[in-house]
Amino acid sequence: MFGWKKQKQSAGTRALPEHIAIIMDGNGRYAKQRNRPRVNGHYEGMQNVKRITRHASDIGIKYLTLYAFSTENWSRPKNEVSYLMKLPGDFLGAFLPELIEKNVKVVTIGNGDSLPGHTVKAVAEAVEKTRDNTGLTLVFALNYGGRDELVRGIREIAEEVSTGKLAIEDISQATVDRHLYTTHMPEPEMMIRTSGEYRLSNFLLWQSSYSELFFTDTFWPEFTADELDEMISQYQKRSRRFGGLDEEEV
Ligand code: V07
Repeated sequence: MFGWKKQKQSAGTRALPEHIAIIMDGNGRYAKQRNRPRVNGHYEGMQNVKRITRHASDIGIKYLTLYAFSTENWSRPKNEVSYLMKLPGDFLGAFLPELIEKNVKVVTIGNGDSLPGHTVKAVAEAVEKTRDNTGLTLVFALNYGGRDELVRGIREIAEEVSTGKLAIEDISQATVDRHLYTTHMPEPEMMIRTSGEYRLSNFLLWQSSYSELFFTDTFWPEFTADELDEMISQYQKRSRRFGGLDEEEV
């Protein structure tokens, strides 16, 4: 189980990624295929978040960012949205003790303002109770949109300029980074999307500029730790390019 940690990095392969981001797609299709209500797919998806979180923690991943609810998801049917908003509380009610025991730190990114009070409360308790943990950081993107994140950051930067705190010439990529939800986090080396769609769908737009992209036809509720391990192996074998020379040529 701890094979990744022991593995010595050999020539031509990369280390374990520090940060993996996942678009957990295919929950509705999973349910439909089984003639079950869509919300059952979300429930099974939530169960899989537990399994994949356990595994990521066990193999020594430092950040796991999961797209739980996008700024676009409000357009879903009302009953589906209210079910989704109960999942953070259900998940944490059952899983928070284990997260604490495993030294996992829970954080969220996104706009918390428009979430229901009960959702905010459940999440705030988990964030508070795990704030000093030093293992895996489990990042839930809740009411998150990459464009929304950039607009908010741009407004904050404009405010600093208009109050004379910041000169226009001093705006750099680092300035933008400091005004994103993910400031202080490394960028995801791997971005995974399940269920056969090949889009970023407004997830971590700025942060995924150099991410290696991975796609699978597997529906999220059926995505296994073994499939994740296989993608990590592929990642470690892909040659690293940053628009310039291969890493090994530098
Ligand atoms: C949600 C389950 C996973 C598949 C994708 C959509 C449905 C876990 C959470 C969660 C969020 C915050 C938190 C703890 C758990 C969650 C929503 C949807 C809205 F602090 N799964 N999950 N939140 N799904």
